[in-house]
Amino acid sequence: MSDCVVPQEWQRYTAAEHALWDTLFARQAGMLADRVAPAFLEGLDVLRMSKPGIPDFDELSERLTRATGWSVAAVPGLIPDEEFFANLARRRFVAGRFIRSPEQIDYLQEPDVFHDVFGHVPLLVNPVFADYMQAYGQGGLRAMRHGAIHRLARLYWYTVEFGLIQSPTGLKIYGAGIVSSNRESVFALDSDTPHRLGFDLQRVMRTEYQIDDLQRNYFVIDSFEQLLRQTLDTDFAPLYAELETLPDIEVATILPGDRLVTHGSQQRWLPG
Ligand code: HBI
Ligand code: FE
Repeated sequence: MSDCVVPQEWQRYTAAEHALWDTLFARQAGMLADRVAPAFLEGLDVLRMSKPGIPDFDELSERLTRATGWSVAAVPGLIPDEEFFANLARRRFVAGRFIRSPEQIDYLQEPDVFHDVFGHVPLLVNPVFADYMQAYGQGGLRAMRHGAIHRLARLYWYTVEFGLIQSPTGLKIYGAGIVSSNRESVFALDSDTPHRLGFDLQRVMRTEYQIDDLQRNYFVIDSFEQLLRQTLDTDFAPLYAELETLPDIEVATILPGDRLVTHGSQQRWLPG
């Protein structure tokens, strides 16, 4: 099995590409200060990510490996699920090496180096989150044998990409899809339109998601320990079997058992 990894070829980035990283970095770092989970800011600091320019993955990996044994490797773009999971299972995060064009500064489909490195890598300095990501990779490899990839994709979506976390000073962002998006990092915390629901593993694995708009529902964890524990303590094979007997849940639905953190108006998405 090829692991899909390629050389980053850091010396090939142009001055304009480094400058675009710096613009994105300055905009997000400034806005996130009081919005993001403290563990993320700690990660930026430990990894010296405020150093100008697109990070050199070798240099980044050296610091990251010292912290939690993780490393970062370049891939050309999206890679097959199995290779993605296998890399996570061996504590290696694969990151796109290209950077978006200036025209796509606020939105693009494929994960680029800013989304992948700025969005995902800082939390890998946190030992508990680092273990969660590895457990996710290992679980992904097992899920493939149960035909349950879509369940794990939902878990990834609502935690790693769009997760919110409770903190002593209020709700914070930790999902990379939010952290790397200028609009969504305001919207996810401040807007009164989306629902924010307490995290529940089974509930999340039944919930559909949409990839082309701001999220209509977010799931809130109490701590990274809670997330890791629920993942490690769950026996996924019987859970997958049970989930097959239950219907999927459409986005923006509220069920009787949900713990509501905020009940959104859903105004933005109402017809008319
Ligand atoms: N490949 N490069 C890359 N990045 C991802 O985030 C990614 C991927 N392949 C598969 C994948 N994600 C998802 O299918 C899983 O998390 C479910
Ligand atoms: Fe991502």
